[in-house]
Amino acid sequence: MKTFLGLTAFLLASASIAQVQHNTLSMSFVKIPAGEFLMGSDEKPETMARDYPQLPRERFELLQDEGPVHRVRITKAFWMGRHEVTVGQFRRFIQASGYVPESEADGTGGYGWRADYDPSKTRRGDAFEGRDKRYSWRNPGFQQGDDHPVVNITWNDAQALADWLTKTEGRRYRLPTEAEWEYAARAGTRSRYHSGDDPASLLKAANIFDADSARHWPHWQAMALAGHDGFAFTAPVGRFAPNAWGLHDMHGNAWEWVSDWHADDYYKNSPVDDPQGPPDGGVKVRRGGSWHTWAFYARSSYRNWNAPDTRYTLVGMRLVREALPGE
Ligand SMILES: [Ca+2]
Ligand SMILES: [Ca+2]
Repeated sequence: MKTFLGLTAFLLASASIAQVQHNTLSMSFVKIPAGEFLMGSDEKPETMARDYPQLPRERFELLQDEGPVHRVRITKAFWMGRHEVTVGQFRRFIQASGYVPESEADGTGGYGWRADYDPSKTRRGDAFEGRDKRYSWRNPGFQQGDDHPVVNITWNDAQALADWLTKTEGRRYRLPTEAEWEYAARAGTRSRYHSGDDPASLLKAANIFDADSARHWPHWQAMALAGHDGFAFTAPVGRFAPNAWGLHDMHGNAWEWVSDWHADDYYKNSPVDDPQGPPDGGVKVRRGGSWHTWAFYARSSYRNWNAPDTRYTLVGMRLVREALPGE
């Protein structure tokens, strides 16, 4: 009896540590508490050059938009997708809503991987083939199961999914703000990754550009994380260790669109409470790096961006479900 009570107490305690909700598309959401954190990075180019010796020095001079480090307060708890949105979940959305993703609606397609495609023979020299009608969220050129993160979706497509869920479930869904994303990714840490400062710590925590991916892009061999994370392309969501708040794949697998417009100098003027990004702009921020991203660009503070109609083999999404009062 004593053992039984002990087990019950343990289970109750575990449930209160990670509160989880599920929705109609079988997405799970983890409760992220309100709180404060330091956003951004002020690492010196010298320490970066020491720890990422394979990258050219000028790469470290181009990170002004990660600073200054500034205090941010997230004033309301929210529910964050525990995983990236998957191919299967996106398909159910398409089937139920009739929504036509931009890559199909505008007839120009997406990007994709092809074993015999040679970037050096193309005008742009892009690592992937496209845009091409053969490619879309349905087909990025490599094999994906229904439990892999959906890619080749635009910011507008991500918005459409959030709006549809809001309408059909009567709960408000949206993309995370950039501040919410970094707050959730850090989960209390100040290090480069939630797994520590050492890029090698990502082997257990993230699907990024490793020795397996480098087999397909041999000219980038030097940039690959030493070792094998087990996936040359996307991995099923949730295969890697979560951060302290129970979120998986915040580093790697698919880049994640956030709601903010990007501006290089935004952190200088960011409000402390619930920053929403600049009021307008031309490009939307994406965060976290992907299966094809070098460790340096998968850091918690790293910011990248694209036009809202961009679709790419590396870019996907994760949703926020807003908390009800008292939840
Ligand atoms: Ca990998
Ligand atoms: Ca990710």
